[in-house]
Amino acid sequence: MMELLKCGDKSLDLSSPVIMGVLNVTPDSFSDGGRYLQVDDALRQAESMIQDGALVIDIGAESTRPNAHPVSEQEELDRLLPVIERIKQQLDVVISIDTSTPKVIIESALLGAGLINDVRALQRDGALAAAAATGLPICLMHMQGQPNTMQQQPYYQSVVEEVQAFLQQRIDACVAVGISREQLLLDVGFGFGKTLQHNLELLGRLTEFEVFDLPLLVGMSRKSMLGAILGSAPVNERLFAGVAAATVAVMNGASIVRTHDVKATREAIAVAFAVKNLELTKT
Ligand code: YH5
Repeated sequence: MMELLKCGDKSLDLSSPVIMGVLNVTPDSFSDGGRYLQVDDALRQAESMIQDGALVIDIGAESTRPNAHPVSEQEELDRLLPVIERIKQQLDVVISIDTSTPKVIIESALLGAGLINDVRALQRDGALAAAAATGLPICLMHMQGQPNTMQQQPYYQSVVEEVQAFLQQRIDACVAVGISREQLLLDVGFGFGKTLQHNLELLGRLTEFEVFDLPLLVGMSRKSMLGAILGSAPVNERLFAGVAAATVAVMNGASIVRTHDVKATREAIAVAFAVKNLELTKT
């Protein structure tokens, strides 16, 4: 079985789970040389994640963590574009752009990005049209509320049904502007306007998102749900919990795992997929 996702000039085989490595392009230093050093550093990080087995590098300039500062369009462009350009020149990998900004979507695609990863599921003005114009695959993620306030009072009558309804509505919106359904990936958005219980229910019932018959992407790496499960573990002590969560997600149908910890995650999900694949082949 071969399931190919066309990502610009590269393809992704999703018949076995794929690792997406996280690359944050964080605020610049004040020195003039800062930006060059930052691009160099980003390139080295990407290279190391590829060596560890990442087939996709997800580059983000806007922090969508709770309580993070908003980033202007110009700042997002200034941070992302030089990094995209360098990685495209020097490395063989699908470049995913974690953005909600139409201009960033367009400019990234022109520099060779292969995937649009939008935590706002193309709800910003102009984002649907921009994404459609690129022809690239798009990851549609669910979020309740806005990043700065989303963790204040998350509430659902039924989290699985509500996330499903949202994703269906965003799929319809994409198809309505001429994006083909086969270009879409779905993400339940762990930690985005969800309590620990909501996150656990989504993870435990992830197979129910297979009804869309679209690849599922998950991102739990280092998130506070892991800290909460362990009893308030700090960010740097969430590795094994994150690896376990990724393993469960792959058992439950995830095709792409977004992680900061590529090697450990790749080895664990290889086990999950080996077992899963065996189950699919018998009867
Ligand atoms: C995601 O799930 N997440 S950015 C808070 C943390 C740690 C990590 C320490 N972009 C996702 O990674 N894109 C982000 O606490 C994403 N799915 C997709 N598709 C948030 C993040 C993080 C937040």
